[in-house]
Amino acid sequence: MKYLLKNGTIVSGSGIKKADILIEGEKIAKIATELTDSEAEEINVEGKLLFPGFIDGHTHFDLEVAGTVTADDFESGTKAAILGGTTFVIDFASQDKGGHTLKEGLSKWHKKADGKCSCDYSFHMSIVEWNEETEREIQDMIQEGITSFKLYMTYPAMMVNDGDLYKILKKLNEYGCFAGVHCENADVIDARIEEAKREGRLGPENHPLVRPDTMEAEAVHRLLVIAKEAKAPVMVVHLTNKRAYEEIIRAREEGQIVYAETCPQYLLLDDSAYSKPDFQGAIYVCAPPLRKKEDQECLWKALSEEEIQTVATDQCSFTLEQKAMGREDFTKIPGGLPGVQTRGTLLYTYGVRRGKITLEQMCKLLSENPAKLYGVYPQKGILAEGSDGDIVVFDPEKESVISAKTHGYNTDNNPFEGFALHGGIDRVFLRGTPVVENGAVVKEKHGTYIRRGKKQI
Ligand code: DUC
Ligand code: ZN
Repeated sequence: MKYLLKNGTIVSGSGIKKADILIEGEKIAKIATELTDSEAEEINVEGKLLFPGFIDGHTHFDLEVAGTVTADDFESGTKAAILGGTTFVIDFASQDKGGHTLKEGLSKWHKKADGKCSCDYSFHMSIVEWNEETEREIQDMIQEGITSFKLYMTYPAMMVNDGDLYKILKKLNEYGCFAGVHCENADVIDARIEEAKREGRLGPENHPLVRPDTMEAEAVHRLLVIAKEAKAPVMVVHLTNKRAYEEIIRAREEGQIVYAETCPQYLLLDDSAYSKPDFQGAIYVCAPPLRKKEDQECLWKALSEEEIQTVATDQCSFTLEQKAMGREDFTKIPGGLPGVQTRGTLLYTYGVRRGKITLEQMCKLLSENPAKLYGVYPQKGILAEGSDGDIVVFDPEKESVISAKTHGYNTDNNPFEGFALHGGIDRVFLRGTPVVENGAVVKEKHGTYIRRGKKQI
C-alpha cells in the first residue's frame, strides 16, 4: 500500500519543517513539498505534528514480580503502546539464577512476545550470573540482535556483586555493547525494611523511607567508579533524583560516558502519593520510589539541558487486587506502574506546552536518542527517506483526561488518573501500515522482532 501524508509538520531532533511524506510498503519513500502520487491514498495532516514512532526502551510485560505476574502482557501492553504512539518497545529478557543461560532467558521471552505484539519489539538481556558460559554467550546475544544488557544492584534474585559488575561492564565494552543499571543500595534498603517492620511501620507511606534518594545516589556513585575502572560506558536507568544526577555530572566531568534515562512518574508525581488514604498509596509503589518536587525540577532542567538522553516508562502494571497483596506489609506490594500509553502525551503537555523542553527535544528523548542508543538508527528514530514507516500523527490541540476507565491497560488503576492532556495521538503507522486511526487500534499484532546493531551515540 501507498499512503501520502499531505501538509504535515515533521519533527526531528534538529528541526521542524512542513512537508509531505510518501509511504510505500514498509518504508518512507519520499519526503518533499507538493508531492503527488495517483496510486497513493492521500491523508490530509494539516495542523498535525508528525513524529518518528516513539521508542520505549524500558518496559516489563508479562513479568513475574513478588509472586504475581504483571497485569499487562505483550498483547495488551503493546496495544496500549501503539495507542500512545510507541511503535517500538525494548523489554527486559532475563537469565534465571542457578546455572541458567542467557539463551534460555531469551527463548523464554520470545515465547512470551512472539505473535502477540502490536508494535515492534526487542529485548535487553539481564545478566544475573557471571561465569564463563555467560561470557561466551554475549556474542550469541549480539548475533540475535541484542546489544544492550541490564544489571541490577538490588533485588536478591537479580543482583550481581561489585566484582561481577566490573567484569561484565568491561567485557560488554570489548564487544561495543553497554548495560543499563538499576542503582539502589540493596543492603541498606534491607536494613531499613527490618527497622520499619520492627517498629510496626507497615503501610505504603514507608516505601520511600526505606529506599531513600541517598541510597540510589550511593549506588550510582559506586557504579560510576566501577565503570571508570572498567573504562566502560554505562547507562543509569530510571534516574529519580538530584543527588544521583549530580553523581552522573561529576563522572562526565571526569571524562566518562554515562547515559541517563528517567520516566514520566519521576517528572510528574512525588512521594506525597504514598500517604493517600485507603491504601491508594500502593498504586505508586515502584522502585526506585517517587521523590520530591525539587527532584522533579532537577530532572526537567536536565532534560532541557540534554543531560538526560531518554524518557522511558518502566511500564510494569498491576491491578488493585494485586497491589492488595501488600495490604498488611508494604514490602509485599508488587512494585511497578503502567505508563507506556501516556509517555508522549504527558511529555508534550507538561514539557513542551509548559516551555520546559522543545518539540525537537521531545523528539530526541522519545525517538531519536533511544534509536541511536539501542542501535536502530536511522531505520527508526527519524522520518527520513528509507526509514521504517513508523509515524505518529500527533494532534497538538486534542484534549483529554487520563482515566483507568478509558485507558488501554488491563488495570483498574492509573497513577496519572485525572491528569489533563493537551495533545493527543490521532493516527499511528507501523512500518507503513495504519495501526491506530482516530485514537483507536485498527490493526493488532502487526509487530515484529527487531534485530539491533551497536549504539550510535
Ligand atoms: N522497578 C519496579 O518498580 N518494577 C519493575 C522493575 C523495577 O525495577
Ligand atoms: Zn525496570
